[in-house]
Amino acid sequence: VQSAILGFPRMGELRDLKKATEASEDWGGKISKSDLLTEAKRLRLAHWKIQQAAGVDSIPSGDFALYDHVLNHIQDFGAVPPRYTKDGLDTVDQYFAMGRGHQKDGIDVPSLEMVKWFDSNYHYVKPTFQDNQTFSLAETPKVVSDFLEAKEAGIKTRPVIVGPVTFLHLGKADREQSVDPIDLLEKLLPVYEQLLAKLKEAGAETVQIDEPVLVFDLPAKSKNAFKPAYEKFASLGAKIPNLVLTTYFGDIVHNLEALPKDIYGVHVDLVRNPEQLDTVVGALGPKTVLSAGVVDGRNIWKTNFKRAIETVEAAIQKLGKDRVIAATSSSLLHTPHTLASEKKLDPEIADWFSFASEKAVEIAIIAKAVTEGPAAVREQLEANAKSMQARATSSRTNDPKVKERQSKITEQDYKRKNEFPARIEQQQKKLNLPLFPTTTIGSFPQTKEIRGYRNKLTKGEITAEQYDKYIEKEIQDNVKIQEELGLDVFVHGEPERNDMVQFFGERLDGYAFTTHAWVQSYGSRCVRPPIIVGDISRPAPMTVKESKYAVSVSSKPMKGMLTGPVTCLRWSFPRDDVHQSVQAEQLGLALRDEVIDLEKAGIDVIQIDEPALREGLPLRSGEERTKYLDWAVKAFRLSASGVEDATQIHSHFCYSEFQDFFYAIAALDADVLSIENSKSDAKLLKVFVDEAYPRHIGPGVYDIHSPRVPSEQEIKDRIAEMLQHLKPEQLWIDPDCGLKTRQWKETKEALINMVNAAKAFRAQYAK
Ligand code: THG
Ligand code: ZN
Repeated sequence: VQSAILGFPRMGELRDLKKATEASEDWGGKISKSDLLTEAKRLRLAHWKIQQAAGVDSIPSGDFALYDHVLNHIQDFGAVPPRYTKDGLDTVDQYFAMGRGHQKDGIDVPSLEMVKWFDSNYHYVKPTFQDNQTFSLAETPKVVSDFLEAKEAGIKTRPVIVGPVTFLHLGKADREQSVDPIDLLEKLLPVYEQLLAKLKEAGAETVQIDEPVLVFDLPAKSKNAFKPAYEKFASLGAKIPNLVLTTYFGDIVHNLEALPKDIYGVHVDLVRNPEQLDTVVGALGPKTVLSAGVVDGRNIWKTNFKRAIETVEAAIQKLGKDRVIAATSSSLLHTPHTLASEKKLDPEIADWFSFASEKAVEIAIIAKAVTEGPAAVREQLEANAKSMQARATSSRTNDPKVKERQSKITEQDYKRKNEFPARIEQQQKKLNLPLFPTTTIGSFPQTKEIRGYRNKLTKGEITAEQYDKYIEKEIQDNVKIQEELGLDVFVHGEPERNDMVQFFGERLDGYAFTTHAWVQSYGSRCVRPPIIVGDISRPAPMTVKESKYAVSVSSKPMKGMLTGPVTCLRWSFPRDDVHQSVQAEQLGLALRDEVIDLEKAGIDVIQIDEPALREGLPLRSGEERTKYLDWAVKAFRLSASGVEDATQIHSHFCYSEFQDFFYAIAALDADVLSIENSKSDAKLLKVFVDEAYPRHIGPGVYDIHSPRVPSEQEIKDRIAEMLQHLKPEQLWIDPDCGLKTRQWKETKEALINMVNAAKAFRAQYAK
C-alpha cells in the first residue's frame, strides 16, 4: 500500500514565502522578482524533501503557488481576463495583478474576486470567464515546470491539477458577460489533454486531479459534465498519466453517477465522512484504486493510528492491497508547517498535535503498517496509542464546572427580556442617536508602531504597564479622531488585539496557542488559529479594561467589540473528541459573561461579530444544515441574551449572500446588523423588506478591502439605493468591514465622506 500527500503548506517554517512576496518588487520593492522566484524554488525543494525524508510515496508537485493554486491554473490554461493582458505586465506582474490588483505605471486594474475555498478559511481566486472565452496552454505551465524541477532534484512527484469540472464550476462569468462557465467544458478539454500529455512526456506516471465539487449538491449541468470529460481522458489511454480523481471535505455518495468507471483512482475524505467508504467502494470501476484519506488535512490532532489502519484495512478487505492508497484527507495546506517550531507549548499538550511535517511521517507509518504488518512499526504504534490514551484521560480536556453549567442552560437563556420594539425604545432613550447613525465595524488601522509594541511586549523588551499605557494613548487618539470625524457610535479601535480569534483564544481556558503555527488565509496573508484542547471557560474579563478606558475618554456611546462563539470556533482548530455544538455552547457561555461584564462597565452598545457563521454552513443542503444553524444560532443567542433591554446588541457579517441564510440571520435577534454590501447589488437588501425584517441594518456603504477613497457622492448614491429597500429609521451608515488592514490617511478621508453623506440625508429627512 502506497502513501500519498495531497498538498503541502507553501509558506515555509517561518512564513518565508509571505516575507519574500511582500518584499518583492511589486509589494515592498526590497527584493527583485528573480529573488522571489529563487526563494519559491528553495521552498518547494525543502517541502518535497520533508515529505521524501518521511517516506511518503506520492509527493505532490504543482500544489505550490505564489498566491493561490487556482490562480496558477487561470494562467496555465490561458484564462486570464483581457484587462490583465496589458503591455508592461510580464507573467509574474499579471499573476499578482489578478491576485491583488495593480496600480502602477499608468495601469490601474483591480484584483479578481476572491472567495472561501469550500468550508475552509482559505480563499481562492475565482476563475472569471468571457462570453467568447478561449483557452490555451501556457508555454511553460507551472505544474509541468514544478514536476521537472523536482525530477531534477531526484524526487519523483505526483503532479496536482484542478479538474476541469471543478475549475469551471467554481468560476463565474466576468461582469457584463453572461456565459455559464460549465458550457465552456468542450473548449477547455483539449487544453487539459495537452497538459496531461505534457506531464506524461515529462515523466509523470500519475496525476492527482482535484474534483472537490463532487461533495456539493451539483446542478445537473455540472454533474453531467463529468462523463464527457473523463470519458475523453480515458480514451487517451497511455498518452496521459494515470488519473486519481480527488475529492475532499465531504462525501460523494449523492454524486456517484458522476464517478468515471475506467479511471485509475478515486480519492475520498474518510476523516470527515468515514461512512461513505462502503458505498464508494461499491461504485468503483473494476480496476479502480481507492485513495483513502485517513490523516486529517484540516486539523492538527495526531492521527489515531489504530483507527486509521482499521479504515485502510476495511478498504483492503474489499479491494485488495494493490487497489488501496493511504492518504491525507485533503491537502495539508490547511495545517501549519511543523510542530518542531513550537518551543513554548506545554509538552503534555504538544504530544497530542501533528502539523503538516508530522502528518507526512504519519501517513508513511500507516502505509507501512498495512503493507508489512504492525510488527514493522510496533514502536510507533505503541507510542501513538499512548498519546491517544493520555489525551483521552487528561484532566486538561475535561472541566466538570463547565459541563455542570452547560447542563443548566434553560430556554430563557437564549432570549432577551423583551422583543425588539420594546428594546429599541429603551435603547434610544439611553443612546439618543440621530437618524442614519454612523459607526465603524470595530478595528482601526494596525500601524507598524502598534505591531512593534506588541512584539516588544512578547520579547519582554517592555513591561505590561508600558504596553498598557501605550494602548491607552492609542485608544485616546482613536476617540479623538472619531470626535473630529463626527461619528455617532464610537469604537476603541482594537489596538490591543492581534487576530480577532487568536486574541480571545489567548484569554480563554481550554485553549492552547502557538508561536509559529501559521496557516495561509489568502495570498501572503496568514492566520494563527488557536487550538481548542479542552472545555472552554473564561477565567477573567477579556476586553473590559480597554472598553472601560475608552468610555472614560469619550463623549459618545462606545461600542464593545467581541468575536462571536461560532466564529471563535470556526477560526480555531476545534477539538475532534466532542461535537462542535458543545464547543460553540461553551464559547457562548464564556462570551455571555463578557457581555454582561461590559454592560456593567457602562458599555451600552456591544457588537458580537459572526463573520464565519455562513462558511460553517454544511456544504450540502438538508438536515445537516438545519442542525448546524440551530446550534450556531443558539450559541450566538446564549452569548447575547444576558443583557438588559436598553443595551444594544450589534452583529457583523462579512458577506452579503443572505438568500439561503436569511432566517438564521433574523433568528439571531441582534438589534443592529452590519453587513458587507458595497460590492453587491442593493437589490439583495430586498429580502429584508420582503421578510419584513423589523430590526436595524447597516449595509456597508464602501469597500474597505481597497485603499481607494469613495467620494461623498458615491456614498450618497449608495445610501439612496439602500433607501429604496429599507426604511430610513432602520438604516445605519457604516463601512463594509473593519479598518485594520487600511492606512490612516485613506481611512480618515473615506470616513469624512461617509459622515457627510449621512448628514446630508439626515438634513433631507428632517424636513
Ligand atoms: N481572522 C481569522 N480568519 C479570517 C479573518 C480574520 N478569515 C477571513 C478573513 N478574516 C481573512 N482575512 C485576513 C485579513 C488579514 C490577515 C489575515 C486574514 C492578516 N494577517 C496577518 C498577516 O498575514 O500579515 C497576520 C496576523 C496578525 O498580524 O496578527 O493581516 O480576521 N482568524
Ligand atoms: Zn467584516
